[in-house]
Amino acid sequence: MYRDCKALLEAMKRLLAVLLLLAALPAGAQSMSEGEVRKVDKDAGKLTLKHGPISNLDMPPMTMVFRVKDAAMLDAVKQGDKVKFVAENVGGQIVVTKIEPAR
Ligand SMILES: [Cu+2]
Repeated sequence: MYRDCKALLEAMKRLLAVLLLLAALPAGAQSMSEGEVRKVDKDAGKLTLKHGPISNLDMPPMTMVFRVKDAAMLDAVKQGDKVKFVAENVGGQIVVTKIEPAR
């Protein structure tokens, strides 16, 4: 009986270690989505993107308006640019948290 409990405990410890490892994966491992800039609205801090599938949000390709995490991000892009970006659901709002030119 004692041995079984100990084995179970060890198994749970290993499982916990794996879960912690997964949780600690850097944000860089996050999948980036592809898109094309349709409109940049610096005053509103918004960006219109024609985007491909966004797997982490379960979103199909479409053209839509995004908020950006930091308005300064909009200085790095202009209309017509092909970009790679990360969009996240922050409190029910889709926010672009990272954007960079696609090469
Ligand atoms: Cu969309």
